[in-house]
Amino acid sequence: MAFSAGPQYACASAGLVEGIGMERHYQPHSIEGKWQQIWETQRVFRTSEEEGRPKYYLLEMFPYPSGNLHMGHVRNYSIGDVIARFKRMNGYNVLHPMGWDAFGLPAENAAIESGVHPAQYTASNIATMKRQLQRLGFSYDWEREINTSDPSYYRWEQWLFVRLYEKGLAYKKRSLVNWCERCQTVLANEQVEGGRCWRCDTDVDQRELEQWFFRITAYADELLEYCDRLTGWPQRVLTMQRNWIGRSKGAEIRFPLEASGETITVFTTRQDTLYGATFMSLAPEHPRAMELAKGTPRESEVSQFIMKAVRQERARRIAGDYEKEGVFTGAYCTNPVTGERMPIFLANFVLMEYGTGAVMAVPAHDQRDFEFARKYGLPIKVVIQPRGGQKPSVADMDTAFEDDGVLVDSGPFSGMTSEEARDAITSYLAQRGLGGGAVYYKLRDWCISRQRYWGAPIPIIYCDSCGMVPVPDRDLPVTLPMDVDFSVKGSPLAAHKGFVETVCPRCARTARRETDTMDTFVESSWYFDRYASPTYAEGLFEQRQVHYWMPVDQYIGGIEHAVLHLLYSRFFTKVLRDLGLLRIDEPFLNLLTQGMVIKDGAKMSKSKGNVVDPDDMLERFGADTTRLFSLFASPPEKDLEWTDRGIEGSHRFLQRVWRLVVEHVPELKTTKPYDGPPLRKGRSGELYKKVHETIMRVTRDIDERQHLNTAVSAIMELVNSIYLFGKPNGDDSLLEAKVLRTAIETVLVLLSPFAPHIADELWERIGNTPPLLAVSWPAYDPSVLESEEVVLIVQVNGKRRGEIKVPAQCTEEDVRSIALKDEKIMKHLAGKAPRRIVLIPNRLVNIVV
Ligand code: ANZ
Ligand code: ZN
Repeated sequence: MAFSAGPQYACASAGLVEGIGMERHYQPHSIEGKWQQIWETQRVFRTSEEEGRPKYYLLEMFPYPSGNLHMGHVRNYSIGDVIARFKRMNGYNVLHPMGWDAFGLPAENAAIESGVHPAQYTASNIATMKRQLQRLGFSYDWEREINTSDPSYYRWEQWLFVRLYEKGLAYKKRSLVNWCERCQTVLANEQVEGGRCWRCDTDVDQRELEQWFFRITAYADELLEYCDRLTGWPQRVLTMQRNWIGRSKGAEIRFPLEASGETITVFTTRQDTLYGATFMSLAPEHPRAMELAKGTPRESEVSQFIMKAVRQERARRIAGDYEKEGVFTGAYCTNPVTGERMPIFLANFVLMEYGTGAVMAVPAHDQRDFEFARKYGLPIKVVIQPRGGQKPSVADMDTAFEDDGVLVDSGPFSGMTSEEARDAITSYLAQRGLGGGAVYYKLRDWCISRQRYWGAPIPIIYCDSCGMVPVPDRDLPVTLPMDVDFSVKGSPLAAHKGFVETVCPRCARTARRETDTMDTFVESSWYFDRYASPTYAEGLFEQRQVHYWMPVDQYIGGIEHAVLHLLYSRFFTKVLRDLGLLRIDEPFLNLLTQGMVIKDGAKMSKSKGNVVDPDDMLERFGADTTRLFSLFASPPEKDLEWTDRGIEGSHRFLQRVWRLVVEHVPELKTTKPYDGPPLRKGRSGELYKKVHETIMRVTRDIDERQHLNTAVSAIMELVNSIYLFGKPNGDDSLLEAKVLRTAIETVLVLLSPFAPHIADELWERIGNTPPLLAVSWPAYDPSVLESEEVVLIVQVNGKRRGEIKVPAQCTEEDVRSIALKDEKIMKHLAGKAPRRIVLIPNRLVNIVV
């Protein structure tokens, strides 16, 4: 009876298996705590360097200790845990650490609102979240836990700050900065989203303040160039990084001022349009702006315009749909190639921070200039026409013609293509001392100072006689005082006398400490190095260990960090390399950006009331189900829709696995797994093949594509097949029993990275020795799968152009990419992008271009 397994058997009487002490039903709560305890006492997640064994560093972005895990964390860390466990079972020495990005504003805001000290608030949040992570059974080496608000951590960050200061990579300057009134702090450009504070959504103002910067621009070229080498990163992240760095190759051109003969230099990427430049636009902040109008009747209008423009938000000023406004300065310059007079305007869409803050305006070929010229009645002159087309007539134009083309009315350069003319005009200008090639970047230096308490203090002392003096290494860390008053407006540190007053390390006279703290993105720019030797007290990290573990082999986190955190971490890695502390150029070899967890079509948020609390899920379904659902419902990089039906389905699946194994325990205990030659025939042959096919699919899904969802479906299919197989009853029931045991063991082994508790429990119940983490990942036998290839006809635009062979089990996506990579097909596509790909399963692929 116990053998006639099947889904329909679910509600049979519980008495059947009582005799052997098996719970009939799957009860996660009675096993999960038990296994977590065992893993901990056996220290199975502990890692140390082992020369000669391949290492694998798997890292998930560490959390800010906000108080509670949310489903996004659960998903992120579940994905990571599957890969970490998988790699371990494949023989890798896996580093899988966890820690806390513990500084930051929310702790300070909580202190202001409720009077709890940020340190206490942070510590209690960490305790809660750590308990939650442990309840989920993640394979972290907790002995490597780090907390960035601990002086033993930020001490080394301060040490590094001093090194950067010595090298001129950390510096202070007065500058217009983004200021959030609500948070009372400066924000980096990266922390301003659509003109608002990334944290509290308040509109951001511009203020001129003394701030500390890291000279990330010194690495702009390398950061850009190395984007090409990051082959394990998603294209869209690389594109965002490239755009953020924003390298523009063009030319600087000097325009003589009519009045004085001095020149104003513009930066342009369209030197080919020089003959069409009919006026000049300066940033309102341009140092010449006021001077040009001084003493003329235009003076007061100009100064009013400047005052108005500098108050406008810069992000909006350059937006395409923003009203273009300007004012004539009264001054003129001369177009150096045509000799024509060009009026000089101030324009709100020209920013001082980019290029030279001055633009040669070419209204026929630049949309902003076009709108501006129409508004102020300025001449429009066409100098580029479409290749093989007609010269656009100014009267008919309702937008600028911005594309490259062929030059007209451009003196000796007429007839050249835009591309040719850019080079030719640049050399022409250079020969005559009128300009030359130039490269500008959008990337700005990183403003790292914050006027807040809960951050790492910047280790600088101000002395009236010696000036700015870095805190000597022997005096580090500069620790945060605990007794501060949070009721003051602005920085509580600046209001703390005992902290501020100090003596100069050079001359021993009384001096003042810097009271700014560092942006928390500084801590997260090197924490991954610190995990290699988390308690090391002689430096940032111990050399042998950091060389052993770094770079991170697989990094996993949210797309919201595509620019800020990743770019800063890359920058730090290069700085540390140049300081002789690291031997790598890039910190993260492979990057996986997981999608959001959504519910009822929207991102989970308190305000929408659609938050699913991980604790509730753990209470109702246990850790394995919660993990499994967050992996099964969609591929990692896509958004995941949380549904009650879905998580219940995952739970039912684990119940099915439980029943399947428990019901077979009696005969499994007396059977060995099958270890003979490949089986091809009969019931056993079929199950044997299914086992190997499943191993292949799950292995590839995890290792090559990280499609953890389809890996889970493959395991589900195998479970179905085993149910259908039923009890060993064929001609050779001994053989069948062995194959059955193999199949069941395979289910448990493959399932273990996803649902490790139930897997270990059942593994033990069938008489094996857990933990499965110490068991080798199975290899599949390709010989039984060979026949599993299908030949597909490939058409391009409906015409047969070739054939491809694909594994029968592969997905539609695979078929598409195999077809597109086929040499013959590529020839027929001739570089054209497919518009549509039609698939008829097992027969044909038609690529429409
Ligand atoms: C003349 C011109 C003619 C331009 C034309 C474009 C089209 P990217 O590619 O983003 O680097 N520009 C230069 N400095 C600027 C500033 N501080 N604020 C606003 N705009 C500025 O853009 C370079 C182009 O942006 C430059 O090339 C300049 O306009 C403008 F048919 O020069 B161009
Ligand atoms: Zn001094």
